[in-house]
Amino acid sequence: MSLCKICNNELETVISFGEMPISNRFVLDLTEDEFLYDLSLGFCPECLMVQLEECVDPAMMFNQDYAYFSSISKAMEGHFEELANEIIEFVSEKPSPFVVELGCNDGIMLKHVAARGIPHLGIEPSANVAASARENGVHVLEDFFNAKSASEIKNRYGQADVICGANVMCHIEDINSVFEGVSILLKPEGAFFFEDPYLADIIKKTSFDQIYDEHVYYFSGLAVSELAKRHELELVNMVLQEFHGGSMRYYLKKGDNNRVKKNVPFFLSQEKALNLHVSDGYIMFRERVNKICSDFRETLLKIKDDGKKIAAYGATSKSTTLLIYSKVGPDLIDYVSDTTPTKIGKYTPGTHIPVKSHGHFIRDSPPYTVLLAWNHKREIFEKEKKYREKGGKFITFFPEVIIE
Ligand code: JHZ
Ligand code: SAH
Repeated sequence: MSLCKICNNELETVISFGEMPISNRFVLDLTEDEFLYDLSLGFCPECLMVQLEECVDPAMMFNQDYAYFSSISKAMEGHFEELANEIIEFVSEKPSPFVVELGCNDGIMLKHVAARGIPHLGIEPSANVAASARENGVHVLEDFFNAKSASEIKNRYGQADVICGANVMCHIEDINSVFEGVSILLKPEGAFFFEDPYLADIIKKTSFDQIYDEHVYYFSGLAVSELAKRHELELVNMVLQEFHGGSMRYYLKKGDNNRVKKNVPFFLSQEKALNLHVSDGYIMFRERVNKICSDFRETLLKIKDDGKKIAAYGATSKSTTLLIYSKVGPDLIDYVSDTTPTKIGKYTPGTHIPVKSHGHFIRDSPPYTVLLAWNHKREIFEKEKKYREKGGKFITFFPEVIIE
């Protein structure tokens, strides 16, 4: 029985996927043994947080070989420039502004803040992406954010007007320490906000591929407001984001007497209508996951039986769960096309499908392509107009398997 990482209550298992490798550790040498852990999702009936039951040591995931570079997508570049503009406006009237971003990766967001000469700090433990951020003019502390590093930052630079993070808060197992760190580092009137894949979207779309080693938490407004209260913070606004298959941005302030936007009670009641506050709410999810996996595998088998080649697009970390749980490997998918230089020439974790360049995909023009990076569908369909005009078909799988 696993315990909740926030309140120590016993977790109720939502779904178990079995053994999985590290999702962003692309394999160079197929004779090497891969590290495996047991991927299971649990629900805490006490504080309502959905979370992994077993976690991987952060240093094994976030290090000098981290494979994900945020700036690989044009749409994400646009999204983070917009966020930077919001922050720049927020701090424009502040007497001594200081902006802190957790998980700044290659500087996709903070480079815009840096370009305005605004004092800032990115906290980024993965040395290779941190080096990229520095090349983009960003001031980076190569460390994991927690209560200890927050105190050190406060002693060295003072408190922050803004603490933010995108697709990072859900990655940090010791979230109590992170929230404690925010309380230490944030100015009394400061703003703390973060965005991560939204539990309600994952449940509604059955997008279970979001469940993998790096994603320790699956946030809802219900769970975030509980967590905030434990750390003398208050959830004051929630804003949906269309990225990464449906994300939510949570805005928090210090204290318990803030003006709370109507969005908060609105989303909380929607989450209750979806039964996200009771373990029974997750039973149908488990059944739908199993149906998608068998439909997905059967669709690919049928295409293969017809003698047609299948490739995939986007060597995403999330596809590790989809491919392994659906038992889809190199027997069905010939290769995965990806634009990330450090992924090309390697193999996908666990399934060992070769990762090839986008140029290879264009030359090969396979009749069928599994869109593993389904969250970037609009950008990729725009980019691959010619492929589709020539008859190439993409296969997507949430909320059901579709060939288009
Ligand atoms: P993408 C990562 O997830 C890991 P992943 C992490 N845990 C997380 O939460 C999110 O990011 C934020 C390629 N690609 O964004 C690039 C093309 O080849 O879905 C990437 O390898 N051509 C931090 O890995 C992959 O697809 C393209 O045109 O699931 C996309 O990965 C585009 C747009 C992408 O994240
Ligand atoms: N914000 C970017 C990057 C997401 S990738 C985006 O949305 O695209 C997640 C990043 O969080 C990785 O670069 C990883 O190294 C970093 N990270 C993981 N644990 C962290 C921690 N405890 N503190 C700060 N950053 C962390």
